[in-house]
This record gives sequence, C-alpha cells and structure tokens, in this order.
Amino acid sequence: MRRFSLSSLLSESLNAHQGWGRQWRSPAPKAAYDAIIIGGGGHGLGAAYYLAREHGLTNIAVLEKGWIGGGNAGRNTTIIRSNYLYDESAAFYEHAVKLWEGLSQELNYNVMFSQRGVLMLAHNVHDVQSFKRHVYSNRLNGIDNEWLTPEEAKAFCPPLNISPDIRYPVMGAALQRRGGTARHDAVVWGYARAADALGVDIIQNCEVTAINRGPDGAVTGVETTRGAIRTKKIGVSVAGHTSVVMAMAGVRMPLESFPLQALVSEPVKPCFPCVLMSNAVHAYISQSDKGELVIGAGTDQYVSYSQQGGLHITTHTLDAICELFPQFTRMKMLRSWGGIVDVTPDRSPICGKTPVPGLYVNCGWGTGGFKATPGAGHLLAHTVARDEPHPINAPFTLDRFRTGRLIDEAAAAAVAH
Ligand code: FAD
Ligand code: PYC
Repeated sequence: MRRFSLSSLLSESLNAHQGWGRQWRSPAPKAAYDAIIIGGGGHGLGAAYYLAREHGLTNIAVLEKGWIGGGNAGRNTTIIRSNYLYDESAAFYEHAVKLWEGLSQELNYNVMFSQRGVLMLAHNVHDVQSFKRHVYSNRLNGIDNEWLTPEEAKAFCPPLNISPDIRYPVMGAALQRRGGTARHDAVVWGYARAADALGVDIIQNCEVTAINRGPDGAVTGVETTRGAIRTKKIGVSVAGHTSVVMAMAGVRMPLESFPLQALVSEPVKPCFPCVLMSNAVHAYISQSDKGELVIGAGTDQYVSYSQQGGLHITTHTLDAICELFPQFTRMKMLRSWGGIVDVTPDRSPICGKTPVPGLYVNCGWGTGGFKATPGAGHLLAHTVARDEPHPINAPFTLDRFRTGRLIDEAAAAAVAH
C-alpha cells in the first residue's frame, strides 16, 4: 500500500500556526489587579471575557508566557462534541456546545463553528457495546447521538471504506450530528478582542515564575518575567504545564504531561463532509475550510514537555487513515506539530477551587479540551468571581482523586493514551 509522503512532513514539520498573537500589542502590567488569569489559551481568554462580561470584574489581566493561542489552542484538531458517558461530563461538554452555538454572535467574530457531525467508528464488539451505551446515556441526558449501520455510516461519509476485508472492518458508528469543528485562531482572537474591549489587559511574553502567598496561606500575587504583580485571585489555566505552575503555590497535581501530535495534508477540493474518529485503529480526520485534511494522532507513550512527538506515532496514524480511506494514500502531508496535554487518571478535567485560598485551577483536559473552551472559560470565571464552583463544574474537583469519586471518561476521550 502506498503511504502518505512523509518526506514533506519531515522537512516542514513544526508549528504551523505561530504568529497570530505576535501582532497583539500587550500593555505593560499594572502593579495590581482584582484577578489574574495565567495562560492565554482559549480557556484563559474565555475566563477573562466572562469575568468581565458576566461578573463585572474588569481590572483583570491574562498573563501569557508566549503569544496568545500559541499553545494547545492553536495546535488542536478542533473537534467539538458532547457525547460523553457520565452525567457530570455530559452536562459540562453540552454546556460548552450550547455556548459554541451562539459564540459567533456573542463575540461578533466568526469562529466558524460548523456542525457537520462527528462520526465515531466501531471496529469490534467492545466498541459496538461501548458506543451504544454512550448513545443511550447521551439520549437520557437530552444529548443527540445515534447508532448507524456500516452502510448508513458510508452514506454519511462517502469516502469511508466499509469493506469487510480490511484489518478492522467497520461494524457501525455513533453519530452526533450537532458535533463538528471551529476555527481555533478565530476562537482565541474572538475572546481576546471581546475581553480587551471590556478593559481586560492581555499581556504576552509575561511568564509567571512564582506565586506569592501571605501568612494566612492565601495568594497575594505573582512574580513574572515582567515584574511582580499583586492580586488576591489567580485562575491557573496553563494546559500541559499545570503541575509546574501549581507547584509554585506548593500544590501537587495528579497530572502527567504528554506530547500530542497532529498534521495536515496539502489542500484539496472539498471531499470529506464530516468529522470522523476511529478509536480502535486510531485516527481522526476532518477537512478544514482551506481544504487541508486535518489528522490527529495519539499521545506519545512517554511524558515530555517537548512539543514534538515520535514520528512512529504519526506513521501509525497515517497507516490507519490509509486503511479507512484508500483514496488518500497518494496525498502529501504539508506539516505536523505537537502540543503538550496534561492528563488526569480518570481522563476528566479539574476545574475549581484548590486548597490555597484565592487560587483556582482549570486543567487536565488532556486530548479533549478544545471542545470545552467556552464552557471551561465560563465556569472558571464563575468559580473565580464567586469563590465557589458552578453546579456544572462542582463535580470536577481536585479532591476527587483523594475521595475516589472519579469520572472515568477514558472511552469517550476516544484518543489513544
Ligand atoms: P493552551 O492554548 O495550551 O493555553 C495555555 C497557555 O498557558 C499557553 O499559551 C501557555 O503558553 C501558557 N502558559 C504556560 N505556562 C505559563 C506560565 N508559567 N506563565 C504564563 N503563561 C503560561 N481538544 C478537543 O476538544 N478536540 C480536538 O480535536 C483536540 N485535538 C487536539 C490535538 C492536538 C494535537 C492537541 C495538542 C490537543 C488537542 N485537543 C483537542 C486538546 C485541546 O487543544 C486542549 O485541551 C485545550 O486547547 C487546552 O486549553 P487552552 O486552549 O486554554 O490551552
Ligand atoms: O476530544 O474529540 C476529541 C479529540 C479529537 C481529537 C483529539 N481530541
């Protein structure tokens, strides 16, 4: 079988998206703010926007060590869905999908949310049983999800190979029609522009290097590469690097950080109508509005902060893509890149208070936090403003790893870990 051309991938690897945030003119940090959000990804910028918009806190800053959107927000494959198994997760991700549905209007910025449907393929009896369980559970939660036969899956996604002769034949699929994709840089810029208009300071090239605490243990401010800043409220939203930042306040996190890679093909005319994920052979694919096939891999098997992963991981993914879509075997890959995701033991996020007064954390979104962006920002803002979680994020405590009230979404995460 002919493979995707990897030579172009090797010669032109690395972050395709760097640059947007470099054009943002950051103000100088003030000496003090009512609240600080660490991390200028989609979640952090979203939290700042909702703090200003819904809670009236406008003397706030987002501190970003690089440029806004230069982290996972700009490196992901933009799949959005809410078909998670447990009630707690379904509520959180569905909250986010509902916000996605109105986000372009809310921000007056086209985030290109496209509900083209997310198809999750089943290749074995376990997949069939597991995905059907998700379909039933989702429906009980009022979330759309339906079961398709292989023929129905092919009708929805005509390029799909449903031949019974392939290594892992398609035995059916779960379809969430309201799932889809959005344009990641537009989400970052939309939130940044709207937060900026409400008076939020978005400060790039400003790495937080220490978190200061007073005699009572509560936070009093941060040290940064652009000087010290006082504040009594800090929201940490630094996907992939949470353990490092939380250690600055003396808090140990139940997280591991892994590289996660994605890649895009040369642009071609529209040929792929939906989003497709295959857990068992492991690949996920959609087509961007520019025409590139957007393809994601699994996490590397070792922990790292390197923002690049092993070539064998992407090669394995392309093998899977070529098997499911033989017509793509002659395409060339344009570029690949990696992000760093932080993963909890139960594959669900942590979003809430911490043992340190005035310190709040949003992390552990692992391979699946882009879809949550508006929801996580919204609920982190609520938690920071009121010093208590919203009922939707209340179950996603740090404490659950002590009490054992885990929310095991390993199957719904659907990306190989
Ligand atoms: P980020 O954009 O990473 O923001 C965190 C920011 O914190 C960064 O900009 C970083 O520079 C900053 N920071 C770190 N340390 C400091 C410090 N000390 N001081 C100041 N700033 C700091 N999710 C999905 O739902 N669907 C997908 O299809 C999907 N595909 C993915 C594919 C890949 C290849 C990757 C890597 C991830 C994928 N994800 C997906 C996961 C998703 O991208 C993340 O869960 C989500 O983007 C994390 O939130 P964020 O956007 O705020 O993070
Ligand atoms: O969570 O849907 C997801 C996802 C797809 C690719 C990476 N994460």
